[in-house]
Amino acid sequence: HDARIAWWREAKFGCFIHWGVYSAAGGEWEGKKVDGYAEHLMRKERIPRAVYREKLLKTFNPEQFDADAWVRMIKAAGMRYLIITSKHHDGVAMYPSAVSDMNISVSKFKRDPMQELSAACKKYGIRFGFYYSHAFDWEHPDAPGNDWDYDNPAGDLRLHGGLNWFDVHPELLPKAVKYVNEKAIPQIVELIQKYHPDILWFDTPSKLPLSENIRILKAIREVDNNVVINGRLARTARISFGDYINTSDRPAEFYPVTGDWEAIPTTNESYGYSKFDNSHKPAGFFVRLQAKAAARGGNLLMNIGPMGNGLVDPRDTVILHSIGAWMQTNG
Ligand code: JFZ
Repeated sequence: HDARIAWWREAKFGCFIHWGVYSAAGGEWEGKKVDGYAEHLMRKERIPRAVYREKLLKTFNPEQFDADAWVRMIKAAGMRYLIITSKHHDGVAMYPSAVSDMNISVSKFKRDPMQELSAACKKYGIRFGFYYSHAFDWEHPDAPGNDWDYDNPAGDLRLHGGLNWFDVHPELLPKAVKYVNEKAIPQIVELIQKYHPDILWFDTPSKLPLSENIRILKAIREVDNNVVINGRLARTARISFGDYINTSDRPAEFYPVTGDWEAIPTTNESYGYSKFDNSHKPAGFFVRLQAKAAARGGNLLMNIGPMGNGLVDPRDTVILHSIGAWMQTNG
């Protein structure tokens, strides 16, 4: 554990990137504004899988995407690692995947942005890794979360027993196990073997029973004993099974803990790009937060939400540039 996490301890400051086919909607669906996390569009609007695939995945075309430019900007801001959504809760793989055809190769964009980013990170000496939504998956018919197309658990908390659905409805558990076996584990292994990431970042572990999360952890360690794993792969109220602990999402709730930890503030209030959310904090906020986190022995993974055309949101660019300018003078 100490050997594999050494680089992460030194990295201190990283860039979290939420980018998917939802980015093209930018928090708008059928002419109306969708509040909150823009990457949750499919769930919030209860968009059928087939419609999501036709309207958002097939039309996705981030022609202006330039991995080199993204990584240069991130490096200039003093960031030393980059974590990007390889698959968020919508279940869409942002790389050509042999496991599921709900992936970027069926879109208009015939490139592999994960490969391009991985190469750019290598070129500029930035550590690289993936966010992968292992528990929530709204396109797979057996995964937790989509209760608008399928009779699935853990979507609307009022249905199926909510958070502890697997205890309340054990008869639904084989469905989740099937999803883990046919999609989550094979895609995580595929990501490791194709891109050799330095770090894997998982989320929302409570949507699966602890036993499934641990089975995923075991599958990862069987193919890669060096990849760093965050604290949201598997956890209970008292135990975190990853290499370090994640604090909650909001800087207001950002708290120092003992051991290795990481906070994940967003530049505004949504992780994915939202054209309506103008609540961006000034660069100074992040410079102070970074100093505070470092003083308390933690890392700061600052999130940006690039747009559907492949460009970084200009409101995020300003923040990154100002942080970089401050670092140049004072860092
Ligand atoms: C999750 C995702 O649902 C969200 O879209 C984003 O990817 C974020 C980084 O993680 O949302 C969460 C997860 C955990 C907490 C809050 C929101 N939490 O522990 O407070």
